[in-house]
Amino acid sequence: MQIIKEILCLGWCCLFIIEFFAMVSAEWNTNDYMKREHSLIRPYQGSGMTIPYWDFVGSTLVTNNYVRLTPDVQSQQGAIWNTVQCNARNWELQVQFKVHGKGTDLFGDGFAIWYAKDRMKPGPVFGSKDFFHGLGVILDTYSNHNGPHNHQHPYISAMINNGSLHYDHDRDGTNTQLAGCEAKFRNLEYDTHISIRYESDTLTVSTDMASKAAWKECFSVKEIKLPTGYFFGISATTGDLSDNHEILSVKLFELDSSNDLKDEEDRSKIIPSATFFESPRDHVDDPKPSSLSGVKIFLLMLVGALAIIACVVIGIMFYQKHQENSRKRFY
Ligand SMILES: *[C@@H]1O[C@H](CO)[C@@H](O)[C@H](O)[C@H]1NC(C)=O
Ligand SMILES: [Ca+2]
Repeated sequence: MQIIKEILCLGWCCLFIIEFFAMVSAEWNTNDYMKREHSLIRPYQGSGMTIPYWDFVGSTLVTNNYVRLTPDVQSQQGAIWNTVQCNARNWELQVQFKVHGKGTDLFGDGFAIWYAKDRMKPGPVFGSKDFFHGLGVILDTYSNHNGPHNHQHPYISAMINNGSLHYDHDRDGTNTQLAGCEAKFRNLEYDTHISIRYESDTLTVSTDMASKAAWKECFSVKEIKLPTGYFFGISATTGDLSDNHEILSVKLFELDSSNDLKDEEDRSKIIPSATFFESPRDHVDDPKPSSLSGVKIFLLMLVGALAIIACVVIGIMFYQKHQENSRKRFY
């Protein structure tokens, strides 16, 4: 009888935990809405050759179905840049893209998604300027071999820069990256998406590469400071190696920030910074559930701690009972 009660209690605890997690994750994307002025959706063209809210530069070609930043041809550079500064404090940028080409073993170089101060500045970092101010999320398809890292390519990483850091291609940027993950996004039959979420100073990058309409976390880093008023952009480059780098859509969601107490603060003067950097030599994936606000994290930790205590107590009780039983049996 006692054991049945304990099992019921354990089951109830687990159900409660599962339900709580489901409740929290179901809040994802509620009250968020798409900002047309930061989004790029079909049909792209406005009147004539212009795209509303976007400028393009270099090899970029706009068709009815995609915006091709580079063709599968050597030594190309192209970019698109949003014309409107982003004044949202919390946001999520979702980009649907396609990287494909004839190369099976050799292809490159990749593309980068920017939230940066300067726009329309071609340069050596995947088609955009080095020593940038802001955030770069880099989808690097080519491993520059001399790197001290031990990951495979294609590889997604993020870099925060206040204008002082150089992106080092020879090390595939591992010396300046916040975090990263491997992601096989090239030459796929189905749609590939990346989500960059910046909420309550936490940067979370997720991917949907399996066409499951579900995000898989690539990494999440806390204590990232980014100002408001920067521009979104996407740039790509080819060198000796090449690929088609195509953007199918860009959707920017302003996130509901009612949980943020510091909402009133002026964020336009913030200097981009990050507290935690990855050590360049040890690549360790350490994903944390951090699309959650502080209160939610606290509640989760509280419930988790209580559940662990309950489980430990029940476990000890089971163990003691088992010990008693075995003693009874053998002596
Ligand atoms: C810019 O970043 C570098 C490297 O992270 C740091 O050493 C420097 O103090 C920063 N400068 C400012 C003005 O924040
Ligand atoms: Ca590279």
